Amino acid sequence: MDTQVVIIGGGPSGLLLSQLLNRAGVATVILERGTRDHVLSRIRAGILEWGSVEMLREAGVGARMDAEGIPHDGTLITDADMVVHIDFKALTGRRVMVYGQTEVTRDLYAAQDAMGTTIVHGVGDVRILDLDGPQAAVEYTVDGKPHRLTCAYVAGCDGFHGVSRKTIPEARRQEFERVYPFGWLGILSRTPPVADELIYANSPHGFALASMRSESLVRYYVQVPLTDTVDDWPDDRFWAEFRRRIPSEAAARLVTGPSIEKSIAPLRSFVSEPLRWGRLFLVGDAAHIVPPTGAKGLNLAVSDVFYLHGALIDALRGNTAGIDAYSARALARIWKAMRFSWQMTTMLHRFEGEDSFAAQMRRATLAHLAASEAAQRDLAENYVGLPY
Ligand code: RFL
Ligand code: PHB
Repeated sequence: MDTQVVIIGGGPSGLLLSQLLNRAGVATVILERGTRDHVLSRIRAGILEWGSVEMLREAGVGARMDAEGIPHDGTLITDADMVVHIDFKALTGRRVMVYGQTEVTRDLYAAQDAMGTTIVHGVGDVRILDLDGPQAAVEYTVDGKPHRLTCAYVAGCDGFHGVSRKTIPEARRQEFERVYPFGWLGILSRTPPVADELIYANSPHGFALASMRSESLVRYYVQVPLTDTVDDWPDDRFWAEFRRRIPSEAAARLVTGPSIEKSIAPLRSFVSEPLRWGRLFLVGDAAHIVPPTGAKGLNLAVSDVFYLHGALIDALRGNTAGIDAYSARALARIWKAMRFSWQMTTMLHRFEGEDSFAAQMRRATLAHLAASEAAQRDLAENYVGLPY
């Protein structure tokens, strides 16, 4: 065999899995379609559950996160000028960490370089073969030249648009999907955050989220129709719209500035079952997508890696109980995060064309949240992350 585990995709799932396997003495090769600069230029997740924080520490990549990340003990959920403070610390004893996916990925690349792991960039035409034989094979091209690797296991960490999931015969896959009729327009701006905590704002004009990356860098979002493009949203329009969606007290403190990144992401819930096909295992966005409202996407990728890395280490030592259980174990947690992300999305967004009953249900859900400590604890428990 050329290596023990071939990992398709050098995003956070693939890098973290490789890092944990390498630390346990398992050899890996990572095949990534894009350049490293491309992977590091994607602005995505910003919130780590505490379980994710601990996993990154265990992988030996926690130092910069612990120095530069910002622990958050709560968040704000607002409906027009009504503000509900969800106190994670008081309600659950746990907290989350503000530390961007870009930084997590950068730390993982540095750690993998230090380990001497082979990371092949610019791969094309990836084909995953022999999954039911004594060893698997992966064929791919680089600069048009064909390559082939044999291995014991393949980890499909290649995101929603990757090839791994599609390697499982369609007749043996079950897919579950909900596409939402809106997207999020996000900007990054070198300005101070409008509040110490994140603000998830429902408003008559649609949803807005005030997030951050540091004391001087913000990540703000507004709900937009799927037909909009970034060209429809010059900075002035973004700031005016964002300002009118957040509570007036926060709007009065808002500092605006030029955007340094702007992009639109569609919202989708998606799960493909099973996560295992012979010697292939799906991890992260390759198997499931959540709308960003619950901040669960990256965190689910980390919990998949938690289940899979131990299972693969055991399997390579001859005990296959863990890999046999991987799909069911990971899916049990995935479905709970699916439910939470869908519920947060439904509670906080106006759906175009919704009827008056749906609008009243959203208002009643927010009013209940404001009044009930039990409802707040339920939200907090899910937001900080359910146990592994
Ligand atoms: P990724 O990050 O998509 O990485 C997959 C990698 O595979 C490569 N690839 C291939 N490589 C080889 N061969 C092929 N055929 C390939 N096809 C693809 C790709 O180039 C890429 O490098 O998946 P991964 O590693 O599973 O990580 C998942 C996370 O990126 C994702 O769940 C989060 O970003 C979701 N997400 C959030 N998650 C959170 O936990 N908290 C958040 O606050 C949060 N906010 C967000 C988000 C996602 C967003 N967008 C843009 C979708 C906010 C946004 C706006
Ligand atoms: C982000 O900072 O990008 C972010 C934070 C929380 C979310 C989604 C995105 O729920």
